[in-house]
Amino acid sequence: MNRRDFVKFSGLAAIELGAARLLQSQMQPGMQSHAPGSENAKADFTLRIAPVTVELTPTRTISTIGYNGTSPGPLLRMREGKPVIVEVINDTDVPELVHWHGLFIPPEVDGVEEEGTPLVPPHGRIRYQFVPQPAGTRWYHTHTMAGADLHRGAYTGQFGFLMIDSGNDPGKYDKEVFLALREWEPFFNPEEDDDDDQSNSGPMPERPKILDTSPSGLEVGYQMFSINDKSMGAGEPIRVKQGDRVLMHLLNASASMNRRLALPGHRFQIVAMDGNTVPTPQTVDVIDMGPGERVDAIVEMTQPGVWIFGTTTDDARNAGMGILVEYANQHKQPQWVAPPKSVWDYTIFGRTATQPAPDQTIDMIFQKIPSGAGPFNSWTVNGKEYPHDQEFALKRGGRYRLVFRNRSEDAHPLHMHRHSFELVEINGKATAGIMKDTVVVPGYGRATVDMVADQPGLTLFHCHIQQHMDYGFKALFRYT
Ligand SMILES: [Cu+2]
Repeated sequence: MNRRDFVKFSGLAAIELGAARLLQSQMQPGMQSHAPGSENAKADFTLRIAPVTVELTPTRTISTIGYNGTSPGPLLRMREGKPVIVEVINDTDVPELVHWHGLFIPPEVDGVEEEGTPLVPPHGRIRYQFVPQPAGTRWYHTHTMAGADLHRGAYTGQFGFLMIDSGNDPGKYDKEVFLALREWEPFFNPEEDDDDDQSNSGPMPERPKILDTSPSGLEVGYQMFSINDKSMGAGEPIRVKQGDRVLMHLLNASASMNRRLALPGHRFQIVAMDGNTVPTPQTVDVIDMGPGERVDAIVEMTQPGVWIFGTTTDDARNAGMGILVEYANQHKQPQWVAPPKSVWDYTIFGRTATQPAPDQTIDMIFQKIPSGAGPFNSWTVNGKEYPHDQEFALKRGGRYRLVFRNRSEDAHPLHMHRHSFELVEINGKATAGIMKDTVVVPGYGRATVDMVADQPGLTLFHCHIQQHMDYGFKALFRYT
């Protein structure tokens, strides 16, 4: 039975077939084996995909699709290495997928159609069984295509934090908060949204001599903004005391927007990026995050007052993308002060070292095909929109150097599934020891990463901006 036949079924038949199919797929080589009858075992987690309302402010409630009646969905906490069963129930009329972003798990449960994960049928259910790893700040979200439908895929509220605990948490903080950046109520926008302080002022090693000036397609704009499920001021503040060390787990859960964050009067000690401890935890004034990226930062609370933590883009912050940080016994007006101009530079969090020579270097060139009057631009990887033939082949155990050449003016958050990679170089600056699963390559910039091919099976690579991914900006790596 192929997948198309499979999704035709609904209701009970699909429930049983879904379980049977997953069980069968779990028996493939390289997969965790399961005791017979595990499809009847009690699930450790249940996610119900269904319409939800989100009260962003007392006067603005929006409708979307979420998990377990909320958006963001529940914080899931898993123990590294301890197998889990997640039951996913789809109470919508369209097939869905739940992707576990940043986990080293087989393609059959990664939540990606291109890799062969079974869809959760409309009004059906499926069990995902996997061994959570590696430890760190991960997240889960839908991985369906949206195309020109701004009510599907990452434009919905289907996302949440997933923490994988190793048991080695040093715990040198007084308070832990989970903050996800979000826009809501998307619309087609003829103009590029202003993320002004993200514009590329650095070197542009990939800028072509002659630029294509044909008219571009539409962008996505948003009407409402929040951190988690509340616009700024509508939810509880982060309540702190002088001297507290607050661990912020930050996630950019946007469908399309790169963001810069600041907290006036305070600095961020960056301890992890994409959930992985950084070699050199530097302290910085601002944090840049593309869609899909996570940052763990410690903030020392040394400036009593009431402050705004939020995006430095004034329009988006004033429309809700912020949260108040309120010291005990302080009742001032919340303060915002624009941070000093600074450059977000991944490489300062690394160490000085050179990586071993790769077995193979794979060049990846990204270009935009302006769509003119069409809805969205198209995107190519090495001159072709997805799908490619057999270009991206890996041998198990091989060490690969991927050179991401961004020949467009947009900054792209590039995500590799089921693996992490080590940053080698950004726009000519070398670094080592920074492990990530998503890297933002600046406009006309270049990033080089090393990846060890140690997770056999189909592996999707794509830009984490939904409309870029949907219109060509992806590639499927295979193991040969
Ligand atoms: Cu992109």
